[in-house]
Amino acid sequence: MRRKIIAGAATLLAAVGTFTFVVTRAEAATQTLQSLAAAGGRYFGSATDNPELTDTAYTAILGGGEFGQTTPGNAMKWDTIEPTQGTFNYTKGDAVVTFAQAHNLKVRGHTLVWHNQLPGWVSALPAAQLQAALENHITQEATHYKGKVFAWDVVNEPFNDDGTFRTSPFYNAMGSDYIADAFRTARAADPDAKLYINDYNTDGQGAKADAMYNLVKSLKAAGVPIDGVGFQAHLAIQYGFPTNMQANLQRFADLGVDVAITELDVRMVLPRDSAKDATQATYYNNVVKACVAVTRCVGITIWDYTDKYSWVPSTFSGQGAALPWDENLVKKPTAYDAIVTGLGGTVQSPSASVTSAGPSPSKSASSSPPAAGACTATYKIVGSWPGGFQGEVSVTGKAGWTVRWTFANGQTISQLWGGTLSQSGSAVTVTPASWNNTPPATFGFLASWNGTNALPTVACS
Ligand code: G2I
Repeated sequence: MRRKIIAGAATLLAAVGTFTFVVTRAEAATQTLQSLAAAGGRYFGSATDNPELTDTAYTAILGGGEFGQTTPGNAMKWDTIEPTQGTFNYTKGDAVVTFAQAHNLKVRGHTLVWHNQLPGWVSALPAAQLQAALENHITQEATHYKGKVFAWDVVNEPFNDDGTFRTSPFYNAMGSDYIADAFRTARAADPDAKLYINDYNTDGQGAKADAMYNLVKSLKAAGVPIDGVGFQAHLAIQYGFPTNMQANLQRFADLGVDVAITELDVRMVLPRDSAKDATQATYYNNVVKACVAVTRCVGITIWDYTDKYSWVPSTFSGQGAALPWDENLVKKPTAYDAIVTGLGGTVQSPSASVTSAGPSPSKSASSSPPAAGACTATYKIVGSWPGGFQGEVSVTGKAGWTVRWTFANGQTISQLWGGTLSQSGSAVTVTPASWNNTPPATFGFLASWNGTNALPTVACS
C-alpha cells in the first residue's frame, strides 16, 4: 500500500527586544513503521493474540497503519489447533486471519512443529506413530491456511543454546530427520508459502547460530524446501547486543534463503528509567539497521507492540517494558523513534524546537577582532513520556557561551550533560563543560513535566 506523506510546517517569527525567536514545528500525517519499511520492500509487523482483539484501543493501533504484518502469538500452535488427535479447531487462528485481512496485514503462520505448547497426546504417542501424527498435523493446518498465510514457521526452536539438537517427541522418535520431513510435508500442503525455521539466541554469531547455519546449509544441500530463517531477537539490555548481527544475517542470506526478524522485543530489569530506555532504543535501532542492511532480510515483527500484552513479565520476573508502546498504548519516543530512524525515516514528533538568535554584531563594533558574534541556542524536546522528557540544546557562534531560559510550567531538570547547570526555581542557566566550550556545542538534559511542557524562550550570550 502506498501512503502519501504530508508534511506541514508552521513558522512563527516574533521580535522581542533585541532578540529574534524562531519557532518551528513539523508534522507528518501518515509516516508509519510500515510505510517506511515498505519503501525498502519490507514489512513491519506486530504479533497479536486473541484476547487482545476485543481491546478496541489496541486494535485501533494494530490495524491503523503502523503495521503491515501480524503473527498470531498463540492461535496457530499445536495445542490450540489440534488439542486432541485428529480434532482440529481453527477458530482462534481464523479470528486473527479475519482481523488481518480486514486491516491489510500479511500473516506469518506460527508455528507447525515446536516442542512447546504441544498437547499431551503427542508426547504420549508411541515413537512409531510420531511421524504420521506430525505429517498429518502439518498437512491439515497448512492446507487450512493455504492462501491466508504468506509464510510458516515450520519448525520452531530446534536447538539448545549450546547448538545441540533439543530433545522433543519429534527428535526422540525421528532424530533430526523430523526437520526435513516437516518442511517437505509443508511444501506439499502449501506450495506458495515461504517456509521458515525459527529460533532465539541465534541473532548474533555464536555456537547456536553456527549450529543453525550448518543445519540450513545441509538442508539446502539435500534439496529440502526451506525458504527462510527467522531470528526471534528476544533481547535484553542487561545481556548486551548480539555479536555481529548484520554479518550473521548476511551469512544466512548468502546460503540462498530469506531472513526475517520474527519476534523482536528488548526487555529490561524494571523499573524503567530514561537511561534504560535510551539503551533499549539503541538495540531497536541496531536490529532494524541490521535487517535493512541485508537485502534478503524481508521484514521485522515485534512480539506484540505494547507492554500491556507482552509475554515478558510473566516469564522473567522483574523484567519488562520491552516494547515500543507502553502499557497505556502510548508510544515511547525513544524506542519508536529508534525504529523510525533505523528504517531510514525522520523523527516527526513530538520534537519541536525554539531557536533564539542573539543580537547581531553592532555595525559600530567593526574593530578588529570583531566583537563576539551572534550566539545562537536551539532548544529541542527530543523525547517525552508521562512525567518526563529529554531536552537538547545546540549552541553556535560563541566560545564560552551561557544559555538561559525560564520554564513556564514548573519543569525541573534532574540531570544535565555537556554543561554546568544552575536552576533556581524556574530560571535555568547553563555554562559549558570544559570540553564543550567551543561551538558547535550541544548539551542535553532530563527533566520532569506535568500537564503542559511549553517550549521556553532561550537566550544565549
Ligand atoms: O516465549 C516467547 C516466544 C518465544 N518464541 C516462540 C513464541 O511462540 C513464544 O511466544 C510465547 C507467547 O507470546 C506467550 O503468550 O509463547 C508462550 C508460551 O511458550 C506464550 O505464553 C503462553 C502462556 O505460557 C500460557 O500460560 C498461556 O495459556 O500463553 C498461553 C496463552 O495465553
